[in-house]
Amino acid sequence: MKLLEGKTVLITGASTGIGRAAAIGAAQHGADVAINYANSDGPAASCVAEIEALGQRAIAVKGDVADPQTAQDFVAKAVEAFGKVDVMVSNAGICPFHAFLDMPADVVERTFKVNLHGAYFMVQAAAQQMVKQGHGGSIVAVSSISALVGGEYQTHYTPTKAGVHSLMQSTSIALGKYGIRCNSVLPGTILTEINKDDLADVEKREYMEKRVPLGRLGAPEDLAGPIVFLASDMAAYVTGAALLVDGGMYVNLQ
Ligand code: NAD
Ligand code: RM4
Repeated sequence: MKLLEGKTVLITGASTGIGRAAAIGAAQHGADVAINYANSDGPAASCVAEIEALGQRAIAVKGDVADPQTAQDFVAKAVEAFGKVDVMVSNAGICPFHAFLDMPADVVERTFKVNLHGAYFMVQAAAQQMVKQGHGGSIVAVSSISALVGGEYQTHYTPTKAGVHSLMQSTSIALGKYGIRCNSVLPGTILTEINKDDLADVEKREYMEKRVPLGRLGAPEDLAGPIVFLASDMAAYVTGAALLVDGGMYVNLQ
């Protein structure tokens, strides 16, 4: 059964990792997909080609999510190409691992701007379009297990992920009257570019693997199903919710 037939899905930061897996997953479920990406044209073009090979339409729009204008442009380009916006997946994010005591101010500011401001303006732009269309919609934000627990080298990052989770709670209230649902997924540790260097430390990687009851770290594809589900009408009565997708890592005390 295809869950997103006839829908237009927008995904930020979708040339790699979780965003890309969600874009492919949405296309496999019958959606046309617009992806936003930061700078590398090659991976964005190959994501578009993969979606087209599935028989769906796709566009790639370059832009830095930290700039509010990027959100307006992304939504406008998607509407120009596909006529509407049904789903926004706010996924783009960075995590430049760094110790707390000597954390440079510009790293903090950039992380806040990309992860939190970026999500805010993307969600707002999508919601403005959905309200104009008048037939509801679904917003899925990629938060993190890090919204709930801390990280020694992530003091600038975890507050943004808690912020994204909170943003979905507040927007679910603000947008419920328009039939727009807002939820977040909270991935555990998923092997992608964002943590490639951090997990190159074999000891750390093995420690992280041991913390997962399902016995492995996640793959980007592990997020595709949960994101497609929340985007779809199968989740018609789900809003303001947060779905952990972490192999059980969060609940594993001992
Ligand atoms: P990734 O590095 O493959 O993906 C992040 C994407 O965001 C990249 O394509 C990157 O180019 C893009 N991006 C970065 N800055 C941008 C900007 N300013 N404008 C537009 N795009 C930008 O890593 P990922 O793990 O797939 O990360 C996706 C999301 O998942 C992030 O929000 C991250 O916080 C979240 N997350 C990841 C994990 C994990 O373990 N990998 C766990 C929890 C949450
Ligand atoms: C996640 C979580 C993972 C980390 C990534 C970068 O939220 O903390 O363990 O690898 O972020």
